[in-house]
Amino acid sequence: NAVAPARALISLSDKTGLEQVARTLHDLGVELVSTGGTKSAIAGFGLPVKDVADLTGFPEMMDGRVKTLHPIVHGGLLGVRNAPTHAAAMSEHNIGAIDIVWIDLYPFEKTVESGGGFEAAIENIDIGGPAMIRSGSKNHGHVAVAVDAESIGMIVEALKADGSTSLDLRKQLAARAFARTAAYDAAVSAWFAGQLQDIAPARKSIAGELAQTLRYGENPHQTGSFYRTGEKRPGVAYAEQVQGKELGYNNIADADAAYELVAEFAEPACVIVKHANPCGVAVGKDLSEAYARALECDAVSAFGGVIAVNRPLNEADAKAITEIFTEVVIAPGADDAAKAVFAAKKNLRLLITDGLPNPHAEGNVFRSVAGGFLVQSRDRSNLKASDLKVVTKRQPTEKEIEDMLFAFTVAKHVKSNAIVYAKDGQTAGIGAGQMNRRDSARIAAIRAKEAGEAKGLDVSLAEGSACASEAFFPFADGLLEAVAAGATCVIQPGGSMRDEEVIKAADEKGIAMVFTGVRVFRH
Ligand code: 93A
Repeated sequence: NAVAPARALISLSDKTGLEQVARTLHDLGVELVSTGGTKSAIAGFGLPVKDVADLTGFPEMMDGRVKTLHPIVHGGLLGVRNAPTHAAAMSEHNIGAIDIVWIDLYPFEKTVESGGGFEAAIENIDIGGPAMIRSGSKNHGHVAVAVDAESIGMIVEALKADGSTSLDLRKQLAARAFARTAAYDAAVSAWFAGQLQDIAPARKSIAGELAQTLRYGENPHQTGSFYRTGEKRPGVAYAEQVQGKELGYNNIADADAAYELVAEFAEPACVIVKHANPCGVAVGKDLSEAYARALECDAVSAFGGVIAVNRPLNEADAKAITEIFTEVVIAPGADDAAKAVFAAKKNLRLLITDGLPNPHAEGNVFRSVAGGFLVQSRDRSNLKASDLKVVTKRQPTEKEIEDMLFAFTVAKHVKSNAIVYAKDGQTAGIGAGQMNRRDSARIAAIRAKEAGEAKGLDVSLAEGSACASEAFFPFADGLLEAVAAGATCVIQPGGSMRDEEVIKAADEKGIAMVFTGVRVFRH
């Protein structure tokens, strides 16, 4: 199975390390064949080298797009030397065996990273290189393939030691080579998908690169890993972990949920997430105040939660946040004093991102089903006061409109069925993930009542609040629960068969209700 190589084909965009390898191969009696630029470089070292063009009888053409895509090259790589029909074809068509290839591929990834632009990226998609790498790797029974300095180093070492490459080595090299072409194509595919705008997600191809192998999945008996899509956007996937234990599967999911919601607000804001749902959301004059108000909504659930803010953190914020046990903090920045405060909490993971998520950016969200996955565009809905249609006799006040918009924005990020009571830029009670809307309304009412008690009020925190429902009320019962909880106005999409019944109930209770016309389910 040992192959003593007679001929090597070298084709490199990056010529680093070329001279030494070419010289060694030449000294070991290996004939060198190369593409244009690489050939000139090798000739420049004073070594004999054959041009692929002389071998194929075809010049490089079309700006180099076609240089090695020829049966003389691929026959030399793919021909099984000891198969009689292959050997016959090789001799009939004058195809010489190629025993080693060293190819690095056009620098597609670098071109994209350095913001090279669409045309440059396209020109840097290597076609001939991967084809040769794959041909040689498929035929690893006879060909040794190098895709980087380390692999050509392994080949040179083997030749120096034994004058040949072993089957074992060639297999290892083939595995490495296929991994390289797969990663290269994944990079091309992810970039290309990102170039498409306003095209249904189903028509884009989707690929990811492994960011992290996780200690486990949602539970310790499950495996987990974390992928980046290649669309570099501010958020958890591209965050810098400043300190703390390794992130887990649930940490990442919760940090994402929290950060996507907090980025919706213009004022200093804080979101506390527990089990993928916000348990407290508030704005404030600064982050410390926003945090304190978010915590007020449900301090019990906040224990061991994930906190997201939409401003850089300072020392006072860090001190406030570290008063209770928190798993993860994600922010667009933290000054040195804040970092020093967090440093005392060794396990707390601090994630810093380069800017905030853009709630209005295009993008896709995924979800797996047995044997497949679902893809949909992000929920980029963004309601303004002018989008609201008042359906009750009573008009909402300006303050109520503000509260309703705040509550609806939060409801968009709460698992359905979602009911959110909010007042003065602070959630008072959140009901999430129930199978009927009335139960969500009740759970939110219980939270608000207990939050009121914890604050020493003799009324629920939802007293005088706005109630948001992310989808329509199918019956009046959910709305009546909200009124009983203390809500004075309701925001919901409308569109139920029983809208009239629900509007009538609202009128009877003397509350104001608006329809958004937009549903913001989240399952
Ligand atoms: O344009 S290509 O896709 N078409 C080809 O036939 C081809 N053959 C080799 N790119 C091709 N290559 C690539 O050229 C190699 O992968 C290598 O990165 C580069 C080396 O070109 P040169 O030797 O002219 O500098």
